[in-house]
Amino acid sequence: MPIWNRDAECASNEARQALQLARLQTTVERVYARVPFYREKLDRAGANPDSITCLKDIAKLPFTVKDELRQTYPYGLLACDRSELVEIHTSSGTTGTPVVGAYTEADLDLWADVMARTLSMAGCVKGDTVQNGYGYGMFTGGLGVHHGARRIGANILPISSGNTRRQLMVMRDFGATHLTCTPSYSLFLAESALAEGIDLAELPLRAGCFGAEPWSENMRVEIEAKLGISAHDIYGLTELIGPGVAAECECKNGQHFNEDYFYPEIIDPLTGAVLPDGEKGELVITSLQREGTPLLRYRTRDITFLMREPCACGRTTVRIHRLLGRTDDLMIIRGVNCFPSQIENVLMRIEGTQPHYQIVIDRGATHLDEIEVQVEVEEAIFSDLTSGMESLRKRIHDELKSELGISAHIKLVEPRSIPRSEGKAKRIIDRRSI
Ligand code: DLL
Repeated sequence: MPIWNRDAECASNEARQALQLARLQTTVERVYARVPFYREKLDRAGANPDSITCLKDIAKLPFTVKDELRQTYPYGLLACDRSELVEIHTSSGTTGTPVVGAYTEADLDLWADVMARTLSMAGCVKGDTVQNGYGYGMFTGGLGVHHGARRIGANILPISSGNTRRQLMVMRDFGATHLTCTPSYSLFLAESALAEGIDLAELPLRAGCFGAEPWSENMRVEIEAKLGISAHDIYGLTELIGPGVAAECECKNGQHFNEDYFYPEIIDPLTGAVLPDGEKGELVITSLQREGTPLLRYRTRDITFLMREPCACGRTTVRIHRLLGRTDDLMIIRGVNCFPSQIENVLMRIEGTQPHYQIVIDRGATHLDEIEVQVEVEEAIFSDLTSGMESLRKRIHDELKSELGISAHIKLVEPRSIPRSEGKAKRIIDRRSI
């Protein structure tokens, strides 16, 4: 597989750390001089640009949290003149005021570079055809992939999200080689292709870059089998740049983190203490070269760990493990902590279930938490009204219980009855009013 930016992706530790330190110092100087919010925050923490003399000094800087991004909406964290801006993206804002990412020309250049690295990891080269099924608009998915594919010189089908029949027609007629969309939507496309009588295995589609929502290793197996492609996990968030923070190479053993532009740390979400490599915790990211909206030690709420063992692909960048959950998605059911990803993992390894499910949490008459897992089952099982359904239900119940220690009500539902999403799938419905 091609390595897009060998100098950056295969640098020696010493060279990379020297670059990171220089860029960190410039970023702290930049926000101290230009962003009153950061100047006050750093002053309060007793830190300033002179505090950074080695990479470890990053621990002297205070964390930035999502609420602060909301409080400073829309331009409060801007570290450049507004006339220098060329693009602005925001999160959807479904859970509050949106967060903003603002890009200068240099930021877009950086974005194109990291997204070219991302697509290259999925084998995309000049002359390939990228069907870009991430939403174009304020969401970063569509334009992020677009900038990277342009940089590579690939042919872009900017179809955006949704419109499933048209997606399939475009995929077939224009010979897409790469697909970019959410992992749940890729499965919906596969399911729809089957219904339309389109054999995806006969199309030139080779690989896909999937992210923007949690998915499991077992879901990868499903996607690869149903679409006949190599499926790569890609990670990013609006606050830092969008997609392009980290991505999986052909080894699919963690996502290579673009450390020359983004500095990762893992912390204990309760105490804020920095954890050693290999320990699970909350991912904290500092942007090292953003001009528009640089961030210091941003708490992502995403849970993962750092992997520093060498990777067979030759890249030397640190990797993050597939995301394990979010600090705010943690479900506490009758005192037991569990993440939706753990439930997905159990479901996906049981034959007969489909990768479409929803988790409903409620409080019953007894005021105790009750959890219902609704999962689609294969047509053949659903029409078998006798023992097949019951034994499958029992098996899911028992495996969830032994894995997570919680007893869930399992509801097997008809194929295609759980709402499909064109973007991020909604997996949890929490009806508890606490
Ligand atoms: O989802 C950016 C993106 C677009 C990433 C396209 C990948 C592909 P936001 O809408 O700001 O940005 O959501 C960011 O989505 O903090 C994670 O919780 C989650 N997320 C993103 N990628 C993954 C992934 C985009 N590969 C939030 N696995 C992040 C699990 C992911 N969760």
